[in-house]
Amino acid sequence: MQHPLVSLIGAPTDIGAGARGASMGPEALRVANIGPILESHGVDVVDRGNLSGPANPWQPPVNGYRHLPEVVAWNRLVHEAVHAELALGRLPILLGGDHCLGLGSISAVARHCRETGKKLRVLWLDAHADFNTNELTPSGNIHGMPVACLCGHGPRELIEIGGQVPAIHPRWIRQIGIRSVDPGEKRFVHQAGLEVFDMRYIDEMGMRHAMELALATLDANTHLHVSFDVDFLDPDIAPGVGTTVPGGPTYREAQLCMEMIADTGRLGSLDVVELNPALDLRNKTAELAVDLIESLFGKSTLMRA
Ligand code: 4U7
Ligand code: MN
Ligand code: MN
Ligand code: MN
Repeated sequence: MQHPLVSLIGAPTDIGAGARGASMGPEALRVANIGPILESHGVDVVDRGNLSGPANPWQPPVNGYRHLPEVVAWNRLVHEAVHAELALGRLPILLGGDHCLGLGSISAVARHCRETGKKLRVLWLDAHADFNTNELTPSGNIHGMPVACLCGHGPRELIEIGGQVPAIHPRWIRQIGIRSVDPGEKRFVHQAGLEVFDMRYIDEMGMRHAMELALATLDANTHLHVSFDVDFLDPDIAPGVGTTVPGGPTYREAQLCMEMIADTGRLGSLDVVELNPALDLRNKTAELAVDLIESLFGKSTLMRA
């Protein structure tokens, strides 16, 4: 991926989350210098600014979904914005915002891949599987449901955003770093046949082996989408997220993960979601996220200079 054209799209909302504050994620990433730092690696960066959607009314769930109409509105905006950048031949980076936005973003990538005849692979870096439905969810928070929605399991107005249901096939997804899955959600993940490299797998086999397998089916015609939920990282290094789960990847494991993705040269789009500056310490989680994104765009150490 030599000198990619990147577009930053801010989606300042916490509409699908269980804690307020992810709405401040885009600005925290800008304050951590995401744009200039990527430019220092030869990336052409345009910041499209922030999308503007409905406010968070902070209501209890209805029929197992909290804020469904607002989640639909935000995801429609994200879908169109991400698709427009892909149509221009650019690489969109969605600055979230909570992870419900992965539905809008990835449905746009899937639509673009249908239009261009590309093969799609989605890497879901997360502590959580995000495979709940309104019947399985313990919270009603839609940021715990985007993978299920993308696979066609969810409310009609949400799963139809990309124009084709399901937007993607479970076979196209690889989940990495998973360590918190709700009981009903776990059964559903098995039933759907999601390929999950959970923390037990990474402990036993190592990040290198997990990533080799997760990236094994990429080819020259593959569009690789990375959905980076910042709670993927161990909370000791990344406290600025709403749903911390102990026992995540270390700094070095996360770096290796990003470097191996960069080495494929197939990265086509990225979500950076769930960063919650209200819970962060002096913006350190935002700075860490930017550091890892640098590696994703090929920042290399001396050996590969
Ligand atoms: B995130 C949870 F119950 N599974 O559904 C739920 F543990 O996008 C958490 O991965 C979901 O941060 C976390 O509410 C969503 C919970
Ligand atoms: Mn998530
Ligand atoms: Mn297109
Ligand atoms: Mn998560």
